[in-house]
Amino acid sequence: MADKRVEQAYAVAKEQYAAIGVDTEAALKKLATVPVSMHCWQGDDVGGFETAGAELSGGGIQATGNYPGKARTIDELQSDVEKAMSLIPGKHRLNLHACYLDNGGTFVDRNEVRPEHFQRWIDWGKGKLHGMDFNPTYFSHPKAADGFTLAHPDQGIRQFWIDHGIACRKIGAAMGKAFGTPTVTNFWMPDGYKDIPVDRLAPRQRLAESLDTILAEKIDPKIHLDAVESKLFGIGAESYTVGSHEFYMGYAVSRQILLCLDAGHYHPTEVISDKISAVMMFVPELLLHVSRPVRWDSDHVVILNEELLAIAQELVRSGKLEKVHIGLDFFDASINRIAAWVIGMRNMIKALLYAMLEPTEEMKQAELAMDYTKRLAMMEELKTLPFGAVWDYYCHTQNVPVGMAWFEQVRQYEKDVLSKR
Ligand code: RNT
Ligand code: ZN
Repeated sequence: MADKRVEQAYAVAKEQYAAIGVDTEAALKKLATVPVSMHCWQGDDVGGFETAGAELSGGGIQATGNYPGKARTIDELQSDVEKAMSLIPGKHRLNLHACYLDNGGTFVDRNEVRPEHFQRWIDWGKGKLHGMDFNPTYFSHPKAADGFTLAHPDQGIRQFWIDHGIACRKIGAAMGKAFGTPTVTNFWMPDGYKDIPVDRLAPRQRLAESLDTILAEKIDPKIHLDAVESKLFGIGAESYTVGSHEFYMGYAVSRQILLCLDAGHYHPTEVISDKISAVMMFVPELLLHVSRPVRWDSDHVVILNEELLAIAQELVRSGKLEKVHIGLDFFDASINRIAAWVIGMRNMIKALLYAMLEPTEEMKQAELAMDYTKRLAMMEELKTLPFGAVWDYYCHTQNVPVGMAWFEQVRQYEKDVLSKR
């Protein structure tokens, strides 16, 4: 019965969109081909599995909250990811951090991580996932405790982290090879000063040099891509961040690698939706860390707000969807962690669908003709078209729960699994 209602509502919506020249069927077909990279670290508050009961520490990032049931082992995290993925329409990617390795119970330091430490993840993900993405972990480690890694003044510490970077690219390449889609390995380092530095240049020179050493080996872009992620500040690094936006913009452009735009890494009124087109002119591809900053880089769960829609609209309207790797980056430990994933992922996909359901060509024509009245009128009328009916139908055809039905499943899982942890 409920299915029938979803189908009937869709039939009406389809006609309404057709009347303004939008093909909903084509949009849904396209939407099903867009993978979103789901970040593993929402599942355990960025803890990882290096040591038993590992907690996130350092790096100036922070998960807050004490909601029960976080994943404590690889098995638990995999089971949670599977649960979340079963409630999200489409086939997606998983984004892992080096600290989520499988070391078989014996400590393996960061400079010694190898593809075999991720074989269990790869074997598990095959068939289930569209692919995997990867990140070296430059925090939560004694050698990162000074607040410096690749830009550390000590050559020995720098070398340790260079070795980590080199090792991680090999892991990324192994993942990309296994899945047949390129793994994006994203470099984010917390390096920076709490207080005003004297020398702002030297750390940046050291960071560029370290990165050049890490990236020296060419890897086939069909299996592996490199990205660098800038940041404005972090807790304990308020005055100066070595890898600022300008630094990485210049670095990515000059090395022709991917730039990662994290929605929380700019001044509060800056938005990444406006940066996408500018940056895409000069770098081959982009990585997004879709997040939600609330007053600061707070990494709240992504909601369907104006900026999320604007990001999706940029990707669709610019025709650059194929060149932009969409990843999520948030960690909320105050709510059910699986629900956090599902809400964020569903919202990202919803935003893409919303963007695909507009008569972009006609709007561009109005803009070119300087008919800004029509442009504004169309944008506003689009907002009340029956987008929700198309979204429900998409979930229905992708065999995932429609509406709040996913939530019932999360509650059940909480009762059966999470509450017993
Ligand atoms: C930190 C960056 C970075 C991390 C993850 C865990 O500010 O956003 O991307 O959130 O690598
Ligand atoms: Zn990020």
